[in-house]
Amino acid sequence: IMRKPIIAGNWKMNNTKKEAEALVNQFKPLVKDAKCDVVVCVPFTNIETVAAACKGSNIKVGAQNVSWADKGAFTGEISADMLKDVGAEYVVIGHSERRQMFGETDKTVNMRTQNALKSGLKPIVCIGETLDEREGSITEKVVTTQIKGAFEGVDAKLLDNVVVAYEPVWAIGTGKTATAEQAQETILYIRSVFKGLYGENVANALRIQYGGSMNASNASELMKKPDIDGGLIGGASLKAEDFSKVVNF
Ligand code: 3PY
Repeated sequence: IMRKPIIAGNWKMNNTKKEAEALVNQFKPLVKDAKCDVVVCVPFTNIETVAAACKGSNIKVGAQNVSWADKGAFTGEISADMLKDVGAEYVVIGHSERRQMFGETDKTVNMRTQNALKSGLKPIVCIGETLDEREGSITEKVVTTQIKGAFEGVDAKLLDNVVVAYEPVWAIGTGKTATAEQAQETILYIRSVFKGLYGENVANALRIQYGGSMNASNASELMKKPDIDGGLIGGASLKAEDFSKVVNF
């Protein structure tokens, strides 16, 4: 099976418009020959600027959250149509920082994912276990529950617009990376859960990224693994040279 790798930067809450534009203009020429899909998931306020700067290039733009509703009394939320309107094609949903600090649950991840897909935005759905859960040997149980929750009622036909990001929480922003073997092992398991839910063909076509302190020095080892189809890149996506090295793994 040929799955085109996808490397996505997750800028988190960093960069003003001016900084965003400067960063994108720096890495644009460095990633222009990438063999993978390249995405930058930026703060809402940067989407329009970054989309304009990336026009005509191979870089796609994403957001970091999307509402589950279309419009109305949802103070502080942003709808899928609003995101598309300013140039977003992708959206990160259920990042562990949102699960841990902003009350995101499998249920809200499911509602946001359904709404993104309905509107034609491509969700990058994040799952992953905490350190306690890994040490308690319940990683497989945890990711199974997260997948079943996030994808409840999501039609198989829509799965080719979905990217899954496996991000062990203990590897996020800690400088600790899962070993390539650990990442491959869990991602293979994740794919088997999708096989159970959607069948062999859908699961084999699904792109699953690794995320969690992936950077210029560990990207190529991770990307050599057969089930790792890309990365969701935190800190290393904020420096043009580092990000381009990951993209050109
Ligand atoms: C990290 O690399 O730390 C991330 O959280 C990417 O999303």
